[in-house]
Amino acid sequence: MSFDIDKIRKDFPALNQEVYGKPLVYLDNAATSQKPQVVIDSISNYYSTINSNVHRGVHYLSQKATDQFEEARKNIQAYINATFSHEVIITKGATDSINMVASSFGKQYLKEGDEVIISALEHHANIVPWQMICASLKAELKVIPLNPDLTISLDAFKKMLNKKTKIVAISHISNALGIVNPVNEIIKIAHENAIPVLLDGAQGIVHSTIDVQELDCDFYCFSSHKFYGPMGVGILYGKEKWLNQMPPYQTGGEMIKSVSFEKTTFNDLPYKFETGTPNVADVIGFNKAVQYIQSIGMGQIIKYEEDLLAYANSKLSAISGVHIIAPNAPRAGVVSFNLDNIHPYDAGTIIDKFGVAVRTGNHCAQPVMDLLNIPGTIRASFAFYNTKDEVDRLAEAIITVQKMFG
Ligand code: C6P
Repeated sequence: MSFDIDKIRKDFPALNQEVYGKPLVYLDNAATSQKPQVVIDSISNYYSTINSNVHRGVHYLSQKATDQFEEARKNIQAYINATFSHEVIITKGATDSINMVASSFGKQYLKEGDEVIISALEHHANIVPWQMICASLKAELKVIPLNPDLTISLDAFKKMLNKKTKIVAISHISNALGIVNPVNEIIKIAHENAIPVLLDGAQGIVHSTIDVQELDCDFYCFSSHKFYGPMGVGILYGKEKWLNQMPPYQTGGEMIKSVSFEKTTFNDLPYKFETGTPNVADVIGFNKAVQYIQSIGMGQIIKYEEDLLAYANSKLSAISGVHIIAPNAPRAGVVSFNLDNIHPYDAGTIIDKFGVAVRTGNHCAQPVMDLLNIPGTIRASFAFYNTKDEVDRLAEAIITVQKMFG
């Protein structure tokens, strides 16, 4: 399929509306993306035709639902190039996936005095689960500092590794600032020391092609809703060798092989990590989203988004009083900035009145804001359906805000 932006925009019904009497400019895609009609239809079709529980019934509808649910797993496996479909665990989202690894890997491999490494750029979802498991096991959470350009310091990282380091958990692409982390180098260095690496791919899956075998990461976590699919679904990819050894995260139905009051035996992968009735409709909807992205091609999407981001960078940095955060770091999908003497919350509230949706605040990455000594930023986060005209609308809104604040 050729990259026809007008046609693509028509695929997303929510884009075609006015807010405050102005055409919506949706630049809050890192918070959640809009959904193409094919995804919305697939959810409605599921409930109106094959709604049924999965893996539980021999009847026609249950088998149809199970087939489509498992087809989703297989297609996602192919999309991220996992070796086995049972390495693809269906979760509620990136946060759930990271909690699953922190809790389960932690119980199996962490003990008092061990160390877990994260970076100073992380989202709370890749800080707090590690903090909790470390606190409960008396392990230590170590944080890789940043270089002056706000990229992760690989020199510092190398020096932090030692025999006590049990896992490294890093975002692929930062959500707050859009920085693309040097994950290939991090994985290589960690593996030279026989340490596994988890990548928080909540933003990475959206703005890059993911081949988990080529990356050689041990875990890769992401959410459907940021990748044009429905909310409430996510993926944990894990290498079989780890998942097999890790204990179940939660317990209940689906994850068991047999139960008696004396003893329970656990199911095989991937079901060992999947408890209770899953969100079948939305898993099927997520598969539709992945297929939709495949039909356009991630290569074309990345190229388009790079061009759009370069335009946004030059347009916004040309406005006096706009300060882009991490202007010289490699970035994808996000321009995070502040305005001289205007609180980001005030700016965002007024920008909204121009029909332009941006996110303001710490973007669930408070430690990096504290490091920068700022209360937060104004964040424009892009999708492949955004346009240069929309960037111009953002720029006009910013200039008006500056005029209002004199
Ligand atoms: N970031 C943002 O506005 P969930 O909420 O589980 O789908 O994703 C959590 C998460 C984890 N890691 C990163 C890098 C993320 O960006 C997010 C979600 C949204 O930036 C909502 S806070």
